[in-house]
Amino acid sequence: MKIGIVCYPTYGGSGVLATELGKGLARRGHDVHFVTYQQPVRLNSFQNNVYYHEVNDADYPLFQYPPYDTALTSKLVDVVKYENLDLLHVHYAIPHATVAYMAKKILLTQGRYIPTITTLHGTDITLVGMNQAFHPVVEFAINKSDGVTAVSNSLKKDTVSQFNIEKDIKVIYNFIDVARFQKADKDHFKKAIAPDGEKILIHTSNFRKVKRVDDVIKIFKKIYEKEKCKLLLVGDGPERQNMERLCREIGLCHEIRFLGKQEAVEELLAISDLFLMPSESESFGLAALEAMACQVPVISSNIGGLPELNVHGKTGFLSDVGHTDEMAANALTLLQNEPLLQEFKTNALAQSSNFDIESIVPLYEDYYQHILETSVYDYKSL
Ligand code: GMT
Repeated sequence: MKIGIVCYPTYGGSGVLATELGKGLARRGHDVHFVTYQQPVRLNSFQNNVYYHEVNDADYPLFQYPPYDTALTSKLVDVVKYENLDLLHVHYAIPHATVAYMAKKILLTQGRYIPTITTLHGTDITLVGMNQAFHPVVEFAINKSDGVTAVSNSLKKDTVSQFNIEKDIKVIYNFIDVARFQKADKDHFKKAIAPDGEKILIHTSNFRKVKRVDDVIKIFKKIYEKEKCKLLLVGDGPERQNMERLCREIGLCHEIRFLGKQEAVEELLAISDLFLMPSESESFGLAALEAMACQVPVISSNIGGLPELNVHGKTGFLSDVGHTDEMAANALTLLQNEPLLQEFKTNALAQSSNFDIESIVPLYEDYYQHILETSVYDYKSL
């Protein structure tokens, strides 16, 4: 198949997942064309069958907001036509589902039908999509996609309850490459960070408010009062400065390291004992899955798709959002009981194998095939 993939090219989970999906499909012999405004971060080396088309800069002094949607639509029309694509798979509904619909309409006027699939990732539904500024457009564009997938049952449920959806939504979970995310021996890192054998806690995110990084720090403080440990904060984003201030206020700067954006996050996970994800909203929790594959149990909130990934009392613990006392107590239960911690680490690894790229990419492949066979070339329905 010749597949076009549209995504956000940055460190966000949707872009990471879309890029890994494209690379996985290319390894299985498909031609994959990424169309976006910047080279996706995970598309950092040559791979056969993978192509990248950069959306041209649509800036002009008249525009207060450069019309990226228009530039992306034009690029898609071009790529579908000249690369002879079979389908378009867009990740994150806003604005990609709308852009795909527009490209489809334009191509129809040229006698070309291109089926489109939209994957819903989370905040495009749970936060941004529900905003009245976007709601009617998101609803319309989802219904005009030939196929729709969501990354968890929880996200599917949220979508159906918040929008008037006429399509069946197929749930296909997030995945990871278990060959990449595995516990490697990085003892020299561990010694540098925790020279006295302290336990290491880790949080990775884009430091948006929804991640509740302040709760991560509050949980750490409560744990630290009982058990000497270190906290690694990986990633960057709008809340970073506030979090640095919070660390200074509670006087724990010497125990908390802000590492910024990191390419090889698996090397940091490899030396960590617990992963903290107290998010307010989380459609799946790709970062937690990456941790579990590196044998790191997860202390998380019980929101969104997290209970579909993190099994309470087995791979980690789940608590209501904001219940930092309980989260800290759960963390201590593991940190102060080495055999139990080891058991949870083994369970986390076992659970992560259910989300291996090798078993999930074929699900997308089958879904593509299904959409190609069933999507109808019908002017009226468009
Ligand atoms: O987690 C983020 O804030 C990034 C966001 C994105 O769309 O880039 O991630 C969402 O998609 C990921 C991949 O499907 C999911 O694993 C994350 O749970 C989801 N984030 C939220 O729902 C907050």
